[in-house]
Amino acid sequence: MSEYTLHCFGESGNAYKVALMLELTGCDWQAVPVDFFNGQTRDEDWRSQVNQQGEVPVLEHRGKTLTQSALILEYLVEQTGKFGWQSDDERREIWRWMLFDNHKFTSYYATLRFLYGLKKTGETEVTTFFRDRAKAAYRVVDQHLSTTPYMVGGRLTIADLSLAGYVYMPEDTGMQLSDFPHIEEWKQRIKAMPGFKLPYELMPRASNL
Ligand SMILES: N[C@@H](CCC(=O)N[C@@H](CS)C(=O)NCC(=O)O)C(=O)O
Repeated sequence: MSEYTLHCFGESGNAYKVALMLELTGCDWQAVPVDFFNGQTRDEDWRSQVNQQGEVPVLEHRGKTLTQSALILEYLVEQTGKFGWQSDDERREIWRWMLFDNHKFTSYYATLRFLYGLKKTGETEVTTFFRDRAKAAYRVVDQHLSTTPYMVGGRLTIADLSLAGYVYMPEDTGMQLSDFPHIEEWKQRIKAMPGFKLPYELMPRASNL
């Protein structure tokens, strides 16, 4: 039995944020596959036993059950002492970017990628809307990364790992990441970290789409 248990599936970038943190910090962890595409996260039993919010990632550790990737990342900083803050100001700055990530950077892009990249809806008013919103969020992060190698403090922190959830996903979203050169360079920097793995190397895929 591993020390950490992560309920996840390969296509989930939100779960990847946590899986990558566990891997880069050398934690002893195992994945519990969630059958997302057959509705497991909507199952009442799963919700009452695993997460009432009906989402992955869910991390189990020493009798605690944690959900919400940003909060889990913060917990893992406390546990491992890695990729965290060096002052209260930095901690707030990390949270500022993780909240922006959850609300906009991940959220719009992940919805676009689910529709266009996984369900293959083709171009619709909805995908156009989400792509425009995702591009606006990517422009904000790209601009910030033109001034610094990592989001906070000039070194890799959980703010980067949160924002990195979906940027390595291979599916076509109709968005050219080459339009965001600073994000592209930042991706390469993170990829060069010892222990880095891509999402589908870290977590079992659930898709039957
Ligand atoms: N803010 C949450 C978002 C989690 C989330 O949206 N997870 C998706 C998978 S990537 C999910 O489990 N969705 C379940 C559903 O829509 O039924 C986090 O960062 O953990």
